[in-house]
Amino acid sequence: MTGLFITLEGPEGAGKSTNREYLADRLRAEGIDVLLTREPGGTPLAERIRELLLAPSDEPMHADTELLLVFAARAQHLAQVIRPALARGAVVLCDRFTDATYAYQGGGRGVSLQRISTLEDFVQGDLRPDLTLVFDLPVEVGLARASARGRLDRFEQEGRTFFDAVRSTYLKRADAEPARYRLVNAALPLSDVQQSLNALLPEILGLYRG
Ligand code: T5A
Repeated sequence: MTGLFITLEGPEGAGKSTNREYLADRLRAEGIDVLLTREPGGTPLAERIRELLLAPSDEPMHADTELLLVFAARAQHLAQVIRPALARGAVVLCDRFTDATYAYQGGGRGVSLQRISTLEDFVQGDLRPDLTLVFDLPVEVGLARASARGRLDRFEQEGRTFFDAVRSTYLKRADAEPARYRLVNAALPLSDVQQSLNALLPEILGLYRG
């Protein structure tokens, strides 16, 4: 039995966390086993790596260090949580995955895509998300939402150029592989975003039930 691997992506403050709960409720109402998780993180050890990645620090983190930490957390998360859940037939809803690495480390930091792709193959083998929902919104709207919560993490302290590159990387990837990506207009009021998710539900159920 194999489940369905769905990832939620997008720039800062796009509403992924808010909407993954909504989507999970809708799927559970269909009697489906849903696992909600996030990256970086998802296991106790991977959450410790997350703390290293997000905490502002006086010592600048080298881009390669950041890249390797992201994939170290992912290796743990895949082994402990994602692969077992897929093997038991669950729908895995993961808040960020390797598309975030392409967007933040690739687009934002300028790490070569080849290097990311090599680590992706090494850590994931041939596992890729079945479906990726990209919550897209103007950078300034997302940052305003994220900063309304108070203290900014290490990524949220980056400048406009960084976030423009993050957003455009997501859009380019979605454009290049339309079979896997669905764009959600995350700038709309929450009720409208949730209507978009409702519209995607038949497709998700179809993918799951084959
Ligand atoms: N990262 C991650 C990498 O660099 N490489 C990687 O490989 C991976 C996996 C994770 C950071 O790690 C980086 C990227 C990130 O910077 P995080 O805290 O998980 O850090 O960051 P985000 O995923 O961006 O989490 P956020 O909480 O900032 O954004 P969400 O989850 O998209 O947004 P959410 O749901 O928390 O909503 C934010 C606020 O907006 C409101 C919500 O109520 C909330 O207050 N909101 C809306 N308001 C109006 N209208 C709507 N439609 C709204 N939707 C939500």
